[in-house]
Amino acid sequence: MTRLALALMFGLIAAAAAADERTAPAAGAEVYIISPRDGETVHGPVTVRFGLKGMGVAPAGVKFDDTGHHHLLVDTDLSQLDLGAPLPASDKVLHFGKGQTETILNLAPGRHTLQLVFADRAHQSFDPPLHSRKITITVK
Ligand SMILES: [Cu+2]
Repeated sequence: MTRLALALMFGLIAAAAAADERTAPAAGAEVYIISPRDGETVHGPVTVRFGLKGMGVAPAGVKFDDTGHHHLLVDTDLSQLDLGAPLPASDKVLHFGKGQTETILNLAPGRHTLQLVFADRAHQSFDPPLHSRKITITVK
């Protein structure tokens, strides 16, 4: 195969991946924070447990119907994110692409908000987005 043909082939694969449409979450699916509870005062480090009903957790990159992975927004509002694009990764937008269902956060003392967003294998939010309620906790 020529170099040009290879380049074209990889170009097409990249275009196909980029053109992935956002999909709908499974009907009735829910994502929620099991703990801590909204309004709770906790001592750090804070263990956050992720809850999910009606869909399954799979590692990022794995194509399997009605699955995705958790993302935790720390002190970040969903409205600040462009849900038309893959979710960015930062210390405010944490990805759990190995399929983790809990994490331990080292948060500074004070009030913090936490919210889960469940997204597909390509880190794209479902459409409509599947997210938990945003909770507020106080870290001592
Ligand atoms: Cu992700």
